[in-house]
Amino acid sequence: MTRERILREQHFDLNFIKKYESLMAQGNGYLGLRASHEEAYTEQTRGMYTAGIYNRPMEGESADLVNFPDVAGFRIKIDGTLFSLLAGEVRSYERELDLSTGELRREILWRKSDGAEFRFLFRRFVSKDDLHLVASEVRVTSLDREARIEVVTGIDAQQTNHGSQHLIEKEVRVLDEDVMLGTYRTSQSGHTAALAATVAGSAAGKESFAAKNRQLVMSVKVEAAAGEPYVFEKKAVVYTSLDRDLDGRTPEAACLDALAGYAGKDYGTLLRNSAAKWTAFWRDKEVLISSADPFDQLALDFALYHLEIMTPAHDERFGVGAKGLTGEGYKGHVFWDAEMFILPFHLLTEPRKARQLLRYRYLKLEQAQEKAARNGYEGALFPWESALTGEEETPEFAAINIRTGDRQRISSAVAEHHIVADIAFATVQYYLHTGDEEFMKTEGLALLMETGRFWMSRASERDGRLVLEDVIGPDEYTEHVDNNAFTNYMARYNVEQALRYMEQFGAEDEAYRDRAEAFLERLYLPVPDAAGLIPQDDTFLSLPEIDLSAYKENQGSQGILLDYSRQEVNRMQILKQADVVMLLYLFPDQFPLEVIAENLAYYEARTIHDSSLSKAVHAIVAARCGEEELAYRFFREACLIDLGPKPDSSDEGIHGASLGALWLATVFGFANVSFEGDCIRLDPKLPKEWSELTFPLRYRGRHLEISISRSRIRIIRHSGPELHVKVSGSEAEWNGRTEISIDLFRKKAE
Ligand code: IFM
Repeated sequence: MTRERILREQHFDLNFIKKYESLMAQGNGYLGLRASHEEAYTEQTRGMYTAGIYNRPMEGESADLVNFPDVAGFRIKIDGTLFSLLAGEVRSYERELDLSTGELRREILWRKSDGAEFRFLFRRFVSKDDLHLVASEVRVTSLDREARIEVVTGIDAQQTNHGSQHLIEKEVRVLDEDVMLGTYRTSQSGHTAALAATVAGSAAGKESFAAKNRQLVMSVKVEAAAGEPYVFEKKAVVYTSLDRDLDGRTPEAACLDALAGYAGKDYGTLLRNSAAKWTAFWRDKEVLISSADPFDQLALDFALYHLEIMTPAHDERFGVGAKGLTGEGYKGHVFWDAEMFILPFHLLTEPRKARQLLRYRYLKLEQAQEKAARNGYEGALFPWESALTGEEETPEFAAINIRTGDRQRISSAVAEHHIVADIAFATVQYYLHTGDEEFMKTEGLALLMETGRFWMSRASERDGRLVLEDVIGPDEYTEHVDNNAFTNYMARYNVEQALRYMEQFGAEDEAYRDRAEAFLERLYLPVPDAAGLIPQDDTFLSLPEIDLSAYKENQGSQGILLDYSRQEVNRMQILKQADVVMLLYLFPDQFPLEVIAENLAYYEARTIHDSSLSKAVHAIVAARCGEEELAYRFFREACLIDLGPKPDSSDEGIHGASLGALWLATVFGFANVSFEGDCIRLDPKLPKEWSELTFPLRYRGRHLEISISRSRIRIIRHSGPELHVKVSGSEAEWNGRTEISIDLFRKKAE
């Protein structure tokens, strides 16, 4: 029997409407559809996006992930009265996103102002079987009398990105009194988007079509008998000129072919095909937690669901945006979130997808080289925010100060350079976990060498050492600092690994090698001081401190910036997010455990966690330090970033990196897995609330399933060769078996 994986919304509440639109969004990596209600509410932000389709609203502005015409809206009138939850009486309401099948369902019992009662059942899904398909079903039952039901739906191109209209309407047509077809072109990037839809009802009704004000709609009117459900089914498809499965057709022709192919297939059949793909996903990737609080399991299910729908696994030209395809936050741009927080889940569950995400960067290497050259550097300087073209997409300015009228410049594009080394780090991890030589000796090595070249040109001389001046580390509350520890260690790793793989794959470049060796020898690395503290940068530890407790209580809100200017924050010991702690997470073997614990305590006390990338990373490091209680608290707080009670936490989309980090915290924190060549090490630190944790891992051709309880670790090797297993320091032998069980008290394999 399959386990229930359901995210529920029990009440209709306008205050939460945007949040749930994001949380309950559906998708398949090709397109993402926000969970807007079928009927209109001004507080909603309807949204449908396809990976890779961006457009600049104006010359010099950064590209927006284009909000597509809406196909999910239905206007329903009953005896001339518009159905809305703001009118009449809502007798019952429940909405659920079934994470097992990807279906969104909403059931409502509604009393019209004249006392007549109606039951509504809305269902829809974005197919995982056919990436282009969105299917919906609306079921209306008049419970106590005859009623005239009118349903209007179609393709609504009135959507904008916060007011910016990116799509030029090229053509709208109704074909064979059945198919609505709209063709649009993005105004600057020149992509074509075609959408087609058909609507069928369970009973014959009066149908008509209309096209006006960028809306192409069909209206169906039926006379409904009491107690009899009337069902309207809609199939909508989307193709764009970027699609690789056009097979020489125009996007319009591909839409029509797709709809023709669905003739005779009803909502249920199409849903079953899609749900079967979800079943395979959960079978291969599920993480099972036996926790005192079932919320932990829901949070992990939610994270995995979104990690899946945010990833454009069909096409390596597209990356994963910080909000996936669930909203317009950060304009759909790709950050280091992709390599450092999201990629590891794919790497250890379906490595092909990790390779695709790296290919996204590789395909944009030339633009990164151009950015480096423009800024006076060598090698590749990847953009802090990236979209389709690989150009720098970070907006120049952040919000305006409404008192002074000043616009706050965003410095990330000019100084948050650690992204270069983050991409290199992910490249090496990919190779270490897969042994994919074909990738590494070509694209991987090019990435490593060009990113390494950047660091060598980025360093400057000071007192006989090489230093990295004027950078922003992961912590964006300390801008323009010298020798950010995270950046320096990552830069060193980058150059070291470039050299290592040049040697391994026989890439001869003597000049590069000599320069790299000198760089590694002379680069300054901040080391723990007498108190064991690794200085976050050259000045951080000497800056003044303030009491942060009020801001920490309201973390995520960036409330500190209401009381202090950015420049003031910059000159105090205040962190937005994990910085040295991120370094400790990535390089646990480079520092003694006491140093890690000391730095975790010091920096956490000064971290507001205003970034969603912070909490789960703290959970990992705390767990490894044996502070399970603290780790669990961080983990839970990270779960609440999207799933917590704040009504507007996720209005502009889910927090992709934080969701990836929940998986990281589970596997690299609580299970405390690490790898060393052909050896897997486990030193579990389960929180006391968890009695068991089970998850799959792919590692160098092996498919493993790992179960950890308080007393025992069991590893099943579903496929692939044996590997060494070390549990809390002691080795366990497979002796030809496909399963081993280790007693955690006796530290002995059985
Ligand atoms: O990449 C992050 C950054 O670290 C903090 N601000 C938000 C970005 C996107 O999630």
